[in-house]
Amino acid sequence: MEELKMLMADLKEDELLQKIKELLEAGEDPQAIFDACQEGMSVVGSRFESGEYFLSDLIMSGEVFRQVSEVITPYFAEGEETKSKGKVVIGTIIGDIHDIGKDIVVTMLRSANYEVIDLGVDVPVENFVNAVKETGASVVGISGLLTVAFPPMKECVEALKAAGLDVKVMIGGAPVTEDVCKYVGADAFGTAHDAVEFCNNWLG
Ligand code: B12
Repeated sequence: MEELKMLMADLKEDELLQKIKELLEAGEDPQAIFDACQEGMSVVGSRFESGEYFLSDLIMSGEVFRQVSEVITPYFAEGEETKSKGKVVIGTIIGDIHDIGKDIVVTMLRSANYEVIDLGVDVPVENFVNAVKETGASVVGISGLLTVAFPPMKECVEALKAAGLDVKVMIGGAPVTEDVCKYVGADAFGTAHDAVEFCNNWLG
């Protein structure tokens, strides 16, 4: 797993994907493989912040991770029940285009048999409200990695309430803390793994 983490961190796309396929075919736990690649992404973030990696490397990391998710996801679903456990509307809030973390949340939720309506990035508040109205989703997930994303996240929670929609709201993104969660008025915040736990608690 350490080797996988470093292949991800070093952006060695071909070697990484080959290694993952071999491990999956050999029956290795897909969750352990996923976790190792996520740790590799943290190393990518640290290298960017220290100036070792550039924006182009970050973009590349996103593309590599997307392929990793595509390869692993079918193995998550294998042998498990396929009935939907509930609907979740998710998106990255307006003004913010970071979607690597949000996409991980989407993958994890879909693997856990939730039906996810992914609104994409830079999503206006009213689109969240309309999507809940149209789909009858019970949970809304809002992702935001920029500090300027916090006020629109708060507006989104207020708009959902003002529309009389009975939904639970979870938020996430690297800079989201308990204080941010309180400010935004969300029900919970956390990681992609937490997102599944929250939905299991709320909808289970
Ligand atoms: C990769 C990256 C980019 C990529 C994004 C590619 C993509 N497709 O997403 C690119 C190069 C495009 C980019 C652009 C910019 N970025 Co940027 N970026 C990052 C970086 C290095 C990593 C983010 C990442 O993907 N991490 C890995 C994922 C897996 O982690 P994550 O997103 O936190 O997600 C996890 C959890 O938080 C959670 N989660 C995420 N969403 C949700 C949602 C819910 C509901 C739940 C429950 C959980 C959850 O689940 C995930 C797994 O557990 C961060 C640094 C950092 N420390 O985060 C900066 C960072 C976020 N970026 C930053 C900046 C400034 C920018 C730019 C403004 C740069 C510029 N000069 O143009 C632009 C912004 C453009 C815009 N309008 O959005 C700053 C933000 C600073 C701030 N205080 O606002 C950061 C913190 C870097 C820094 N230290 O300066 N960026």
